[in-house]
Amino acid sequence: MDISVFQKARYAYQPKLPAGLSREVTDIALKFGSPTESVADQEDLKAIFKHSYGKPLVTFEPGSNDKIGRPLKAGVILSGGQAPGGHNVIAGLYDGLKKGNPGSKLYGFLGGPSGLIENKHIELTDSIIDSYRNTGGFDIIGSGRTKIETGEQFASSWENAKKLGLNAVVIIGGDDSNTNAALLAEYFLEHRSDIQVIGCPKTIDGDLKNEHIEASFGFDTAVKTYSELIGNIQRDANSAKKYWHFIKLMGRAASHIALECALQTQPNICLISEELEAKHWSLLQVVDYICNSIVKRAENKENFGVVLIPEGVVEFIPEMKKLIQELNDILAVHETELMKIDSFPEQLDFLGPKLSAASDGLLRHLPLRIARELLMDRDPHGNVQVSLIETEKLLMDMTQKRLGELKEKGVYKGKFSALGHFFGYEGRCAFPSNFDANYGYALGFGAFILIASGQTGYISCVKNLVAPADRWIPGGIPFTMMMNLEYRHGSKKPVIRKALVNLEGAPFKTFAVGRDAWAVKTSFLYPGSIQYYGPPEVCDQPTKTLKLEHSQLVT
Ligand code: FBP
Repeated sequence: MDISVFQKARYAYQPKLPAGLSREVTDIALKFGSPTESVADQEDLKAIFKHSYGKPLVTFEPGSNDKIGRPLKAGVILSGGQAPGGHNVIAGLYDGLKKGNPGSKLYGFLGGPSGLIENKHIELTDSIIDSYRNTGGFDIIGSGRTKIETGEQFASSWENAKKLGLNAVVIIGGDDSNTNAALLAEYFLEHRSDIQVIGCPKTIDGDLKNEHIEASFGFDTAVKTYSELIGNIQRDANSAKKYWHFIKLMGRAASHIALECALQTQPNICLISEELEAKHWSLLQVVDYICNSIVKRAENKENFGVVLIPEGVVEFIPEMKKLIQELNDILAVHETELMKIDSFPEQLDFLGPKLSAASDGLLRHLPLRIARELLMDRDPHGNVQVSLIETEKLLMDMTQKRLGELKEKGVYKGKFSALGHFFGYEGRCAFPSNFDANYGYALGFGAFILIASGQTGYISCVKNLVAPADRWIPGGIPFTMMMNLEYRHGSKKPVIRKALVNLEGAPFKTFAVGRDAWAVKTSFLYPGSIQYYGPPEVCDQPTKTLKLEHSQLVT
């Protein structure tokens, strides 16, 4: 097989393990804390997770662990969107299993959770693992968004795991996938099966984090890749001085990616969805905010600039949020009927009486393209597929129109020429940064320790991530500790609580200090590409978000 020179060099990279995982595996003991509670809805969750609710936090300590050397069989699933570092989670898990006992086996379920439901798997071997070490992508076994939710799906997952003689299933996924992992762990316990389930926190979106999970793997590489691209565009804009670039950035609901990229690149404008919601801004207010910068820069003869737009922004502008929620509820019940209607105006007439008057009016006034996009399929977890909604184009069109009005009033005298971009898939499969390569590997290795020590219902976690990797602190967090109830598909469901941007947090506050100046004066930063080799201050830096959120942990 042909491989690039760089890929070959990356195979040789040895991820740095935290000291807590570097000793002999039989000398890694588990230390349990006190029982835990969920973040909300405790009584409801206790009833749903009768057998797995309230487990204690786990840390790894020096000590003897006589369970660890048993031969084990584990299955691994990559679930949801790709995130750099996923191959290293699998490599860490594999290396742990083999270190524990060379006779242990690791199976990879193909194409996401459906691989477990349909019993599609491969046995992972040294040569397979070695050809994916430190590489991006999820192509080692593929990924998918199928949710294990029906009684038959749970039963066939159990059946297939039993057929393979599995001791454990490891699910590498985001908040929804780890919620699914929690339900699977509970199902096995309820059926008196000793098959264990362990999760690993994955998502470029950065929204699977809390007091115990400092970051999901993949965020670091994705934001650094997008920041490089934004910096390149800023340099182009500053050279040609003729375009406004409207850049939508992946990240689903939360604006963590956009915020980190803004801290890295200092664009003229970066919208933060959570702030727009808090301020109850309408779509027109957002457009006026953008126009304000464009008008001021035009006065300085700077008819160019960069606007960053989080992909989920439409779900946070209160009027749009209400419309989307109403559409979600209607689609949960009437989707099949709606899809049978061919013409879009007739679809609007079908929806009209079911929507509130305000939402009906808004849907009819949106550009046709956007209105259609709002009706597209939800993902299997009930989420609007915001990556498919062309928000950057909506804002470009509305900005152009508003600038026309301002020109007529004599307020705006510049030239406006806009280009739209969407950065998402460009960053999800990049070679993992050293941070993500180390972090993914440590999460996988930690998952092995949890499995070998007989635990289930935990997500593998690594703390103190702003310190050098050898000082990271691995352990396990019970799934139920991160859960609450939320509306999905029109009814309340247990889910791991998503972390949105905290407007009181240091990353947002730092951004807020700089942004008014950036909006008018060109203050672009050019972060350049991810560096894999060289001094630690260039290659091993975590994101600004992580540093700002956890600076107290730097030792
Ligand atoms: P996960 O939450 O599964 O990690 O998804 C990340 C993500 O990249 C989002 O940022 C984006 O909205 C979505 O996946 C796109 O989904 P798809 O890959 O199905 O197009």
